[in-house]
Amino acid sequence: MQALEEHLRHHRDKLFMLLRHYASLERAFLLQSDLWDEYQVFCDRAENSASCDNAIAELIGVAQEAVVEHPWVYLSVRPSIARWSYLRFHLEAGDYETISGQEFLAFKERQVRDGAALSDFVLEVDLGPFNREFPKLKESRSIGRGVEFLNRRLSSQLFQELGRGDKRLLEFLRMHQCHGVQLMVNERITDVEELQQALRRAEEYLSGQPPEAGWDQVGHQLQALGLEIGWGRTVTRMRYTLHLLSDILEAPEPQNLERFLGLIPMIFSLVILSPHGFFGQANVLGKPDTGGQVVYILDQVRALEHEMRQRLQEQGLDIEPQILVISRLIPEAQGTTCDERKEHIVGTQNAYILRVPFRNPQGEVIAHWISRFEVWPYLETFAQDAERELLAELGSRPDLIIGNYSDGNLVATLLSQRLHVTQCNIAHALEKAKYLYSDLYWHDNESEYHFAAQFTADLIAMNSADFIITSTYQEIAGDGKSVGQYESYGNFTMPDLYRVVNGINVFDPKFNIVSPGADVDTYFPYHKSERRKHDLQASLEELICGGPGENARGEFSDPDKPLIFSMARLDHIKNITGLVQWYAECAPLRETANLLVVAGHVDAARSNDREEQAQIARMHQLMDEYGLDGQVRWLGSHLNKPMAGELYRVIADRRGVFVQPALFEAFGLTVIEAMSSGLPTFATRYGGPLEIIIDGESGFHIDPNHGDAAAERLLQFFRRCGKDAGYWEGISEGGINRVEACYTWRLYAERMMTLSRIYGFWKFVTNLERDETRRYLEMFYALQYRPLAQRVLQG
Ligand code: UDP
Ligand code: LCN
Repeated sequence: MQALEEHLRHHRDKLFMLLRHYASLERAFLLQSDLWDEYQVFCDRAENSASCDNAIAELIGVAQEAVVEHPWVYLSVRPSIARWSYLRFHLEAGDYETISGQEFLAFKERQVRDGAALSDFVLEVDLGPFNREFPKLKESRSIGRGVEFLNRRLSSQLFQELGRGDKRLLEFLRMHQCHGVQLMVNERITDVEELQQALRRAEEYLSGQPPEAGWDQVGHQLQALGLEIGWGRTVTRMRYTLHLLSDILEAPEPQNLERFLGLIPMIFSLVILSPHGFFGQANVLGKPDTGGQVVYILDQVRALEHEMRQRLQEQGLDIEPQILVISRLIPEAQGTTCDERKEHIVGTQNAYILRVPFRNPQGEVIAHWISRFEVWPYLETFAQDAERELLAELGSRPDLIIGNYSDGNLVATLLSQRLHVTQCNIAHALEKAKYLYSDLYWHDNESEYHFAAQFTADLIAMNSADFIITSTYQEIAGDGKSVGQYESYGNFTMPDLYRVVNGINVFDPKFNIVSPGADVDTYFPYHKSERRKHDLQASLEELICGGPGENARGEFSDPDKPLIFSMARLDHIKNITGLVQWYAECAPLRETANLLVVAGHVDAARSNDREEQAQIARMHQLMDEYGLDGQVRWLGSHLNKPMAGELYRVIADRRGVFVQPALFEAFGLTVIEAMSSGLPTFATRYGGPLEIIIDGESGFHIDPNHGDAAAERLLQFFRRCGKDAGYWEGISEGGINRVEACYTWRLYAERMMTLSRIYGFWKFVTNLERDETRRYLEMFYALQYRPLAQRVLQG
């Protein structure tokens, strides 16, 4: 910040020249890209050349937004990741000053209201004061590694400063039970000294027992000392766990504490919430609102069940873990199983989808599908019904509740608070970042999107969660240039509703990056011939090289060319039409490669989504306008998982590439699927793919706003492959290795289980419940969220 102020002082005159140029545009709002583009326009004019130098460029490079109302220009500046400052400049007086975030937002509000006076009172939502005392990360590079920080900070505080940590640890150990069976420590041990003594005696006793002996052989003796089952399957493991605990009681170290918590039986059952349908195992992709979230959850469940079972086994407990995915029951199921109450999840032993219907205020079941933007009025009743059903299914409360997307996270909040269970949130996509000015002009979008209810739900859920996992760093805090998805909730306004001055703090240790993976049984490298699905290859050949039909348009006139492949929902944001246009406009690329697109429907009549219909029309328009039918093949069908998996590999056989051209992609499962199949991948630099791919090593970044450059990059790649025999293989291997190292469900499940234990522990032994915040959020829920949710019903 200091550097910024110095910069301003030294280059004040030049900056004012530029600001006057901005003001001359007569636009109230200028975004980062506008500020930069207009800076270039300004510099291109000979008379301004003296005002354009590195110093000014640097300054404009960190500006995020300008709000202009002559003679004022207000600027929001982000000099580094997650650090903000706000300034205002008086163009006539040539003066400037630093202002608060509130003042900046108030000025924005004025513009939306055409300068009309604000009402005397504006509701400000400010969670800052509640968190003042709470430890927070200091360095932006540590963001997303909350658990490490928490362990370091709290373990020293708890055991050293407060000196009562060991007592709380004993209480924590005594608390563990499963199906009425006491675990770890029984009532014979009443204080820490007795615990230490029991540990010493148990170690002594076990040192004389066969290392492979189990609880059946040694349990009786240990029970007499006050210890119960749960320390380990074998004597070796029991000794290790006992030893770790003795060490912690002697001198607590954060790593030992993390290791110890990872070993004790805490998680037997969990509930995953994904209320808006269609949630099913077949025929759901392509249904409105159904995409990667469903794929993610089903893979997550399989990985978590495996990890839970393995840990329980190692702990010496023959208990089968239980997982319930709770979603909406939709009586009008449209050929899916979404009208079934309970469905076993394939590939698991004891995981189920449990479906609970939405009910209207009269208690009647809602039969039809409801868009994810309109689910708000149903969620409270859904949470109450779900609570009853899950308790009946599990026989007790779950050990962890995981929410998904805004609706699932809100229901997770309601349930976690009622049941006193650790809450984990997963966003998948925060809509606020996807739609420009969705907050400022919320009113205009209200009839279609109901963002006011959604953002209110988001604020409540993210501040209630015990921990939040994200797929990437950028999801939390962006990068040097762009704002993180969570970061965007820090400071924003919805005029005439409320103004948020401290909505969420991305330095909060609740944030942890835990990236998903690609299912290794489906997405594996093309060169693993023995695992390939040879039986699918004929139908895939037909899919690629066939002619036009009900679900296909285009037929390759030269099918031997390498393929550029893309697969996504046909949403505006996925920008498939953008990719078709870049390809269409790059003649040498059209000469070099064919384009295969799997997206949406070819026949608009099959779609019941307005946005998708518009994209379908645009696809046909592009195909006609540029005469693409011999070079582009568009498949309007949804491939099941085995077909999709094998298709990536068939395209790799043909030395093709995968392109993910989205305007913004929160994470991008297709990107890691393609990479793990060995398909060189070109993906958007806006969102998760920027972090997934190391440019030039494991794939390439493209900028969807510069399609010509993206097409050129593809062309250069193919040309280089023509000259350099190993180039394609090098990038292909780079992608495979990157996914194997960083994006696997095995890593995910291990991390997730560790996090849930550690946050559960800290929640128990400290005041992580943050009662003050909870009460404030309850009020916010009752006074803001509920009326907003009701408004959805009024249209
Ligand atoms: N998918 C599929 N068949 C299709 C289209 C998509 O199996 O015809 C899968 C794709 O493989 C990926 C998911 O749907 O697993 C899409 O997830 P992604 O994160 O890429 O995007 P989202 O749709 O969630 O925005
Ligand atoms: C939603 C999205 O938009 C994708 O970017 C993610 O990959 C998917 O969910 C799974 O988290």
